[in-house]
Amino acid sequence: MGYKIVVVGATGNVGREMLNILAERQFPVDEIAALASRRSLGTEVSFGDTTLVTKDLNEFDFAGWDIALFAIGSDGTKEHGPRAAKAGCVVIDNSSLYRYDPDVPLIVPEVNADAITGYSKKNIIANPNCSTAQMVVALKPLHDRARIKRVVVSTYQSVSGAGKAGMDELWNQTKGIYVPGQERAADKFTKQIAFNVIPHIDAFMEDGSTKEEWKMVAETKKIIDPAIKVTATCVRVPVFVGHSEAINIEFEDFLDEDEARDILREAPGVMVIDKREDGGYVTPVEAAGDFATFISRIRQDSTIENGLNLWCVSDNLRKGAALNAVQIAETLGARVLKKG
Ligand code: 11C
Repeated sequence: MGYKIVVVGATGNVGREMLNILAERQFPVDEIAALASRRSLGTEVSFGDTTLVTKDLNEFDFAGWDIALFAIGSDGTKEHGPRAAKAGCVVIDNSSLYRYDPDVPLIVPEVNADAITGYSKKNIIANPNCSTAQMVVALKPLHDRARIKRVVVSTYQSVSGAGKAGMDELWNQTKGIYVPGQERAADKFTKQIAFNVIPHIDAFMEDGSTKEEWKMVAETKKIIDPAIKVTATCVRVPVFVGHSEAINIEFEDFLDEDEARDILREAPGVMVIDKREDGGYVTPVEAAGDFATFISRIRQDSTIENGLNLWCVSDNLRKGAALNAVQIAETLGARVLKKG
C-alpha cells in the first residue's frame, strides 16, 4: 500500500520538479492529484509516463489524502495549508510562512531528520530556503567534528529562484541586447540581470540586510545549532539553474583541509569534486538536474586559527526545494506513517 499525494502549485518550476522527483525516486504513490490556481486550471503536467490534468486548489477537499507538497507562495499557503492540515493531510510547505514557527519543524533530512516528529503539533513541516538547504548539508558533518563558531557566506543565486518570470527575464534581456528592437527593461529584478549581477534578493530589512540573507541566518540556527553565527551576502547572477556559495567557516577546534575533505566525502547528500587543477571543481551548469550538493575548493583559511573555505553548488529547484520536500515525505513515510 502506498500514499495518496497532492502537489499544490503543480504548474510552477518547483511543483513540476516535485512531480518529476516523486516519479524518479519511485515514491510509493497510490493516487496523485496535481492542483493549481484557477488561472492554470486544466493545464497538463507530467508525472513519470502519465499526464495529469490540474484540478482547482480552491475546490479541493484534502480529507483522505496523506501528504500535500505545497509549492505556492506564503499567501496561498496561508489560505489553504491550514485547511489541508486540519483535514488530516500532512502539509510539507516550501514557502517561508511556517519556517520560523516553533511548532513547525524545519527539516533537511540529511541534517535533522529526528526533528520530524514535531510535525504532529500542526500537521505541517517546513522546507527551507534553497540557499540554506545546500549550505546546511555541507556544514552539519563539519560541525559534528569541530563545532562551527561562525560562517561568512556569499551566494551566487540563479534566476530560477525567482520562478519562471525570472528565467524569462534573463532569456529575453539577453536576446534583447543583441537584437535591435527587442530590448527589455528590468521588471522581475530590480536591475538588468543579463550580463550583470545584483546584490539584492528579497526585501530589505531595517539593518540593511535582505530577507534572503536573514533567512540563511535564522534557518541555519534552527536546523543545525542556534549557537552558530552566520553573516550572508546574497547575490543574483545570470545563471538559469543552480545556486553557488563561497563559504568561510570558523571552528572551535582545528580541522585540517584533508580531514574535512574526507568527512564531506562520507557525508549524506554530498559529492566532493575537488581537484586542484583546471576544471577540478563544480559549476552550476554541471549541478543542474542532479540530486547532490557538490563541494569543491576545500582549503585552509590561514588568516584565522581554525578556518576553512569551500565552494558549494546545488540545483536550487531540486535540493533547494523539490528534492528536499520529497525527501521529507520519504522520511515521514519511513519514520511515522509507515505505509509504503
Ligand atoms: C531565490 N532563494 O533564489 C530564493 C527563492 O524563501 O523559499 C526561494 C525563496 C524561499 O530567489
